Amino acid sequence: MAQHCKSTVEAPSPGATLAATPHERASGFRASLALLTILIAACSGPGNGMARQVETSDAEQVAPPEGPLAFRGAQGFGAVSAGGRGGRIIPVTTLDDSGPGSLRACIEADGPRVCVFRVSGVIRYTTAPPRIRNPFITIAGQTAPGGGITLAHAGGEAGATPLVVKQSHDVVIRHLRVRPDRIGNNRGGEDAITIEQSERVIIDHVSASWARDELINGHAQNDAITISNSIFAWAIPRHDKCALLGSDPTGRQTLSFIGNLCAHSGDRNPDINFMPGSCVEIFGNVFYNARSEFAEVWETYGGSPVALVGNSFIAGPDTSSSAVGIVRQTIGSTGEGSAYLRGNGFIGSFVHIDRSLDAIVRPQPPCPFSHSPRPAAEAYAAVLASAGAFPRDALDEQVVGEVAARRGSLASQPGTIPAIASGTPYPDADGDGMDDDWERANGTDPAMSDPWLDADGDGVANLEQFLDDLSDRLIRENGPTGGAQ
Ligand SMILES: [Ca+2]
Ligand SMILES: [Ca+2]
Ligand SMILES: [Ca+2]
Ligand SMILES: [Ca+2]
Repeated sequence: MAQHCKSTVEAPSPGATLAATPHERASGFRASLALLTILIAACSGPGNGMARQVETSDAEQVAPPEGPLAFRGAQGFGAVSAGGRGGRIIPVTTLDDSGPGSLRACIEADGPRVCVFRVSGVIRYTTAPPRIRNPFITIAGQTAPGGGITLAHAGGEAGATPLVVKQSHDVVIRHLRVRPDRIGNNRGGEDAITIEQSERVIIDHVSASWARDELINGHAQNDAITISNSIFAWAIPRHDKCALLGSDPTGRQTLSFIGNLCAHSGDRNPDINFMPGSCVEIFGNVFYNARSEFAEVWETYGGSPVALVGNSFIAGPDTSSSAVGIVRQTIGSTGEGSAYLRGNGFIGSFVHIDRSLDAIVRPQPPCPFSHSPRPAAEAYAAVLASAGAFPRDALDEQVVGEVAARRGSLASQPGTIPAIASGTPYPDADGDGMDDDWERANGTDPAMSDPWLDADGDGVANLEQFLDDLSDRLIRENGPTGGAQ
């Protein structure tokens, strides 16, 4: 029999979280946080779906990947991706599809490289979008002036997934938006973001919408993948899917899905289909307004091992009362999966943990974690405050407000890409990717290209410190409490 936690569905003071000022929005977040905490407590007794979660973290071990972090705060199995470390600094100076100074030119260049942006706006590919194949690349969207960068395509024949990492490794992508607002001819396979046959990839603080397949799809044999702090919203029906984390794997994979928001997509929130021996961690995410399925644990490739910890599964206006929060999918099963569940929160009237999970819930995780997961309430607050590409555009502001207010709805068709503020790029006379004013304040040389030196001797290269500072500042100054400080 389906098990519900019935104490739910009242929204926290609707409207408060859509209020105009950052301060009021922050109050809304706190109200939602308080409600979430109450509901986790209310739902944790026996006789409902929460009973099958383990109650302590005693069985959990943590074994972080070894090596220097891709950036400050990088987490998950992809955290030590080298990206473009030590490489060329390539400025993106035009929004054009191709040619000198285009993003495509940086993506298609050889060797370690860091793409920094001297322009803001929409890069709309008018020919087939580039594939990130050459390894060792960092795409530093946080360097863009004004409102940042959004990727799209022109529809028609050229209309295909705008952001693809394919047969590559050591790729770091931060603070980009991917919003395919036009219909491509490649409907069945048109994701917003695809990671295919690649290793050591981090997608962090990225926002995606309007895919006609998955908003993000890990395809074929990937390994050491992190997808973190990102917003995936409004895939397009009738194939509206948030995240297909593994399709057609051929071996064991490690993948971390951490601190993301999946909102307003019918199912695959997310879809977990891996081979035995894999380590898949789904930590601290917010899954909102699925229609039929939130998390799906599949067994097509021998049975997925997965740990789901500290996530929030929240009904929205489109969530069916028969929707499932965490479900085992046995269609085409070739072996039994295993699921470790701790500290997940469920809000709303739907089947929180489906009885199908009974046979595969385990008292210990399938493998050591890459890091210690946050409690659900803390993760929920962090997602609402700081997930997605910064500065947030109007769509990200909207979806975060809708999560907090338990409002909003699935899409029926792509929308309009919000206006992106122009801006003045920071001064960089020596062309090393670092703001010369930041250089003066941080002991690096504004008259010499010195991105890979380490002026303060802390083991982190100058440029990486600059990029980290830029990301932190963007989030701090443009977050829900930023303007109120
Ligand atoms: Ca796909
Ligand atoms: Ca400089
Ligand atoms: Ca310099
Ligand atoms: Ca340093």
